[in-house]
Amino acid sequence: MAILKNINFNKLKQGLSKTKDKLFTGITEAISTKAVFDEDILDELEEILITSDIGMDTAMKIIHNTRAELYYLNDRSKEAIISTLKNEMKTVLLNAIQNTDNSDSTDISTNKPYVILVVGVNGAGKTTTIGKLAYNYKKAGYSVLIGSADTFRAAANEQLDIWAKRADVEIVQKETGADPSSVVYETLNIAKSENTDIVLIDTAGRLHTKSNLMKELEKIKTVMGKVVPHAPNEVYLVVDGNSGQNVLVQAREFSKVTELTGLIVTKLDGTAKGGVVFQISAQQKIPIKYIGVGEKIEDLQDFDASKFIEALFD
Ligand SMILES: Nc1nc2c(ncn2[C@@H]2O[C@H](COP(=O)(O)OP(=O)(O)O)[C@@H](O)[C@H]2O)c(=O)[nH]1
Ligand SMILES: [Mg+2]
Repeated sequence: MAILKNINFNKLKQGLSKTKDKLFTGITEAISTKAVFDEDILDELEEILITSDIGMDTAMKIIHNTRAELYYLNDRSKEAIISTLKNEMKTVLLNAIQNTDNSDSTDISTNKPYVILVVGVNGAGKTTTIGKLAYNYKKAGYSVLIGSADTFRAAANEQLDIWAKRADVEIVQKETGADPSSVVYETLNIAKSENTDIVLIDTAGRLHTKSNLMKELEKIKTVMGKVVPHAPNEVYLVVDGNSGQNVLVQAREFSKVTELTGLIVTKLDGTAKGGVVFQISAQQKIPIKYIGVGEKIEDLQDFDASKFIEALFD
């Protein structure tokens, strides 16, 4: 479901500036300082891709294809190298499963309440992202209810409350230590009786290695299904863009407990390692739906492969 259509190119560019500095500047410098095109340049480019967290396999594939294409073109100019590399990188993103589902608003009107469960490890950006999503859905004209199923941390309620106020949506909370499933139960019942369009469920950060927490997630899902048979409609895994390879581990482990319908990659603004988006796209069956490019409420954007590449090479 990509109902946001929320892409501000300048903000995207600004948000990706650290990765852009590393990638694009590194690439142009590597090419400019060489008098002739040779294998050394390609090695250097591959190194830059790898240190931007694009991942070894994906970087090698991109360079392999770039080399082949340059030989085919028989053009070794700096411009040709950059544009070929850019195209090969774009191909990686475009070949990934993208969010091509345009029937979003139909989904929401026929699946009321449309229930979105947000999961991930501690500090990934779940609560912040829920605030941003709530804000965007509300702005798009939907009624939104947030359920605070992170009953683990004492400060969790307060943090989510602040976001709910910012987004101007209602929230259901219980005391710290309450059963998260009971919050979910109550939230969905209220949403049903109030005919709410969208429910967002925040959860406690859980390590995939902690089996009791993963069990809790299964219970949350079971309870959801009892109140609203079609729920959850979406399960979004929120991952920190700084976590590199670990993103793939998290996606794999969470997938074992629940089917994930989308990834949200946060904190791309704080890292030069935004190349992880390529690695995820190349190796994941789960589409990237949204990206976080800042801490503010407007800083969540739809993930668009073409725009993403343009922002890096602009
Ligand atoms: N710079 C930046 N910070 C973010 C982004 N998303 C979340 N954060 C920060 O990451 C920290 C943890 O976020 P939080 O939502 O509490 O994570 P949670 O534990 O998964 O709920 C907070 O300080 C957020 O402000 C983002 O897209 N960019
Ligand atoms: Mg949280």
